[in-house]
Amino acid sequence: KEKEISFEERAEITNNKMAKKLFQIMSLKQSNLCFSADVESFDLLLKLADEIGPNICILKTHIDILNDFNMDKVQELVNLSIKHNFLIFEDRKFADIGNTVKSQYSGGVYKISQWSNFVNAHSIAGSGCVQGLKEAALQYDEPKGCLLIAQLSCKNNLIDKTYTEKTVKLAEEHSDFIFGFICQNKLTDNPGFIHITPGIQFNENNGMSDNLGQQYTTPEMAILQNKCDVIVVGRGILKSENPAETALKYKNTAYEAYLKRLNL
Ligand code: S5P
Repeated sequence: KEKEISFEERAEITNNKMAKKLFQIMSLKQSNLCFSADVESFDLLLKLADEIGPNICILKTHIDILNDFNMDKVQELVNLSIKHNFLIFEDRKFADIGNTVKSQYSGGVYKISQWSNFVNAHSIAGSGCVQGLKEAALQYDEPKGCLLIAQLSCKNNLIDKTYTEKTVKLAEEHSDFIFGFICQNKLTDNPGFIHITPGIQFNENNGMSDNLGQQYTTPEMAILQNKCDVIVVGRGILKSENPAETALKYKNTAYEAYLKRLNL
């Protein structure tokens, strides 16, 4: 049986600067929790980021659902990410030709490349899409990165096994920029690639219902059984009575599951 490698060791092994930075934060803060800050008020997002920030390694945004977006508030979010030492992941899911995603990433209203540490992309458009994002990222001194969406959590999605396998291959070909996957289970033994998993709630059946096809699994299932590295939690935290307290519970549960996996 293959030995499990710690986040700390993986930070050492990988040549990808973004992965290195993330693994370092995860082992320092003892957190493999990504908070999905899916709210429509930027002020609320900032309040939550300040409260939950100490317990997360990543804060995930959907910048285009905010009603009160402006660049000053983005700067406040960046300041909070420095204060609490978390990374900002804009869940933009790029999926176009290279030339277009390059502009979508760096231009427009949101100027995503300026403030996000990393983004994600569908692999459907192939290497040109990855290349376009990579080119836009090159203008920065600090590391930028991208995850490929290899699997989806939602019911009846069109991704099959072959698509997932080809996605892993695409990631391997661009491992200077692509440092992992949005997925539901571990896809590769390459320790540099991180597996980030949404569709998580404590009680996957009795939790908040989602009538739009979202499917949930528990933190333990995701980390122990499916061998993912990071859990992504949105409504499990947001809809709870005390989001900060609940986030701490998710953090502890996910990290304990990881420690258990290391010692198995
Ligand atoms: O397969 C996926 C990929 C993503 S990035 N399934 C997902 O749910 N997501 C995102 O994770 C989704 O866009 C949302 O922001 C978050 C899950 O939110 P929750 O409220 O269901 O935890």
